Amino acid sequence: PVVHHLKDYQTPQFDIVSVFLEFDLKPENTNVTNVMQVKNLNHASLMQLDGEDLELKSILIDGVDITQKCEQTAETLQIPTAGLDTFELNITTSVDPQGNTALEGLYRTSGNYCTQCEAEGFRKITYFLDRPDVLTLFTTKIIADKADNSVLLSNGNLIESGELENNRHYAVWQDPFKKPCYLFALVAGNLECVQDTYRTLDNRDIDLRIYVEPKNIDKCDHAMASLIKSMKWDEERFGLIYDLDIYMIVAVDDFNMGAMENKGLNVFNSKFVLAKPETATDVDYEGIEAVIGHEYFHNWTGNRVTCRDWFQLTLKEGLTVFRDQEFTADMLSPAVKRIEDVKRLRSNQFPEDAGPMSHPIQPQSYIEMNNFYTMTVYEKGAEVVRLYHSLLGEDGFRKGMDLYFERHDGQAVTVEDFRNAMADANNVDLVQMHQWYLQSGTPVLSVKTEYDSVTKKLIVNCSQNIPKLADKFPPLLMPIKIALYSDDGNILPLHPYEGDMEKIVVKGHEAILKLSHKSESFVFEKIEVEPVVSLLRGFSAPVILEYDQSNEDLAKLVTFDSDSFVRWESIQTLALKEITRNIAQLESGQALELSNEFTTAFEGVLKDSSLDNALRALALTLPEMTYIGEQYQQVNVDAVYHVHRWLKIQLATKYEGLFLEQYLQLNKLNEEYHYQKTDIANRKLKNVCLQYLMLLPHQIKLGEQQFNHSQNMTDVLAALDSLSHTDSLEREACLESFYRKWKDDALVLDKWFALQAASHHIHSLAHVKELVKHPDFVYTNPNRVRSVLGVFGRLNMLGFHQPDGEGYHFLAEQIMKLDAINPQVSARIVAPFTHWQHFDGERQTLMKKALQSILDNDNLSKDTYEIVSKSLS
Ligand code: HT7
Ligand code: ZN
Repeated sequence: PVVHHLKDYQTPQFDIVSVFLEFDLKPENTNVTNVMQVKNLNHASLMQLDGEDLELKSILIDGVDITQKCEQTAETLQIPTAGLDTFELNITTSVDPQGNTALEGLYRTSGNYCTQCEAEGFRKITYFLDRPDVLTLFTTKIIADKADNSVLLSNGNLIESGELENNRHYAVWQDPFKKPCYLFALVAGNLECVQDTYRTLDNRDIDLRIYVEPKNIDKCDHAMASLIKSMKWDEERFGLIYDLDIYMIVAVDDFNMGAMENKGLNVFNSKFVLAKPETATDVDYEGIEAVIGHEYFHNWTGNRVTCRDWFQLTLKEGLTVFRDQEFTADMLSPAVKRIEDVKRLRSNQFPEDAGPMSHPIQPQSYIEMNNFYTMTVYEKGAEVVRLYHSLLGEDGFRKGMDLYFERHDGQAVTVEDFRNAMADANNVDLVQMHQWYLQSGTPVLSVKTEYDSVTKKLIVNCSQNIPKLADKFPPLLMPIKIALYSDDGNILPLHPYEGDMEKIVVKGHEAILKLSHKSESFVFEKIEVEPVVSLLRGFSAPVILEYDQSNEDLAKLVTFDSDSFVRWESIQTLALKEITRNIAQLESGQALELSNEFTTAFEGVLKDSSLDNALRALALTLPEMTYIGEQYQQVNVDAVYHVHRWLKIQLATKYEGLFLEQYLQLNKLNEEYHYQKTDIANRKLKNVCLQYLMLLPHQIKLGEQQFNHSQNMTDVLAALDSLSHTDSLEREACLESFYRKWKDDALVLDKWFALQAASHHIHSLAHVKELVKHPDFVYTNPNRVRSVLGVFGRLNMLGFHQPDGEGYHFLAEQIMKLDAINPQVSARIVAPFTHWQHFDGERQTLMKKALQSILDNDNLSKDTYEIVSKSLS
């Protein structure tokens, strides 16, 4: 397969000034007529267009048929253009939407037509310069049967519609903004919409519409409310106002990712639109708000200013994730949001960055671009944007954003352009920041503090390192937030040593240490007593922090740190120490034991009713097994699972009374479901208590009761989740009743599949094998596939890693089956295999064998090939 390199980038030879597309929609052969007004910028003699899986009908230049003079390969079309400076190119092709199970290009979902063009799907619709730096004015005419397609949508504004012969009709849409073809969209089908209006800051009324299948019309309120909140937030926080007169969202069931920000016509996975309390959990509600926000924010960061090439993906995605994180933080709780984001980063991005697929946020090469929509490009990319925010402050960051739009509106640009805007707007040099874009691997930040009780000085010695590179890397610029406390919890005033003033920025009682060398010291003066150090506050840089802090200091920070992240981190560190110490005990054949240091801190949080319940819930939740595994070069799966479970049971037993008291108190509270901060926090804490209690066999009834009596999906699912890990009659009865109730609601049924795929039940692998034979399991629906195969590989520690390799064998077979249907999804399901080096000896062999069996497949897609071959090399 062809490898694409950033270093090979060349500017386009042609400009497609405008395009008129006409779609004559038919399920198995849709004719696409594509009329482009082209400028030959460099007097090139050949124009090479991208195109895949297209049936070519004809090619005309300025009205003359030149079909015979053009050359066609599987992925290109070459057109002679010698002597032509501007010309009209008219290409007619035909595609098969019904047979398109890869869900890229034009395809059918639940009988409706829909498109997905990012990254390189437009070339599956028509021949084009399918690259993000070719910006074009689009006009789209859609013709279709009226009976099956009451709604005909595309980007921009509707400029014409009418009736045609044979019960067909048409609509013409025109987008006044130039855009790259990856932002093109078309939707047609029998859909209904909910409508609202948003009045912008500059007093224009925007028509807001959410299109769904008629049966889902009662599940759109939260999505609409989220859209309105997003529009308002972007005006207030960034001064960014919506630009078209209409904003449409369409929810579809078959979708490869979460959603797509096509100009004026977002297409969404229905999972991120549809919600009502009986069917959606708090996590679903939060996901909808975040994804609606994310796609809306792309209108400026992605659409108005787009990427020059796909190596710049983090320019739009890292920045837009940062923006959606800030939005959610403002809508709910900044502290909770930050902790949840750090958890996600550590559990998913850190492992990616430690494995064979590790890449910088700006990858330097790819085989299949779809494989680079990764946690690294998105989430680590957002952390890098956050670094600018921390270094420049809110005002400085806003100045940088304003300059970025002033300079680049309507352009396709690079990550350097973003950095230059940030630097120039603030008159600072940020060149060193570029290293974050080039460097893969999670940096390790080692800190040692020395207090001198005579001079009253505290020296903070910092050094940075990327283990796999030893010393061979240019240092990164890292803002390290710090505060100092007295023993009894008073925050101390900070006086940096005069020679360090440039690199220590003090704001109130917090300082930012600007680490820019491999090793550097920062000195604070006039510290009267040895302080308790609160370090890396707010997780101010995406690093692994090595700081040997005593258990006493950690316990103090748990009780008094004003930074919620450090407070949470401190109890997590205590828990992690507890778990790793006991894993060592288990491995050396010694008895496991619970330490007072940890339980005292744990009990403190459990009893501390002054603390926000959502933060309590987070603090009482043990580190995830994947994160525990990350602490080891080679992880002993069985020991991690065993000790993790053992610790939970110990805590449940020791604090049964407290858990029950807290549970019963919270269970009385929220009768009616509201998606609001305190209610969410209460449900969260209540269900954490339930999780512990359900580890005690005599409390299983409590879960059954909650399952049977709750009216909202958050509580029903929490109960069923805990039940699913038990070996009980209650488990079977509740799973059965849930299925009967929800078998016709695809999104709810996905939850039923996912719970069983993640279950720690002793026969879970056998259950999962049954699940793929279930009549409701379909390989063509990505959500269903992810619910079973994705969840199994990622979360079912015991089943997937079964010592005889049967879990690996099963998943490898499933991947090969799926690859022929939907390569994009199949390539993602492979991910858990790629970490094979991280497991013990025999498992490594078995995982590699499974990977090899996939690679031996003759017809493997380039998507799956890239991941499998890179992880074996
Ligand atoms: N910009 C989008 C990325 C994307 C995508 C979305 C749906 C289906 C396939 C896709 N490939 C790439 C989503 C986003 O980040 O907003
Ligand atoms: Zn995005």
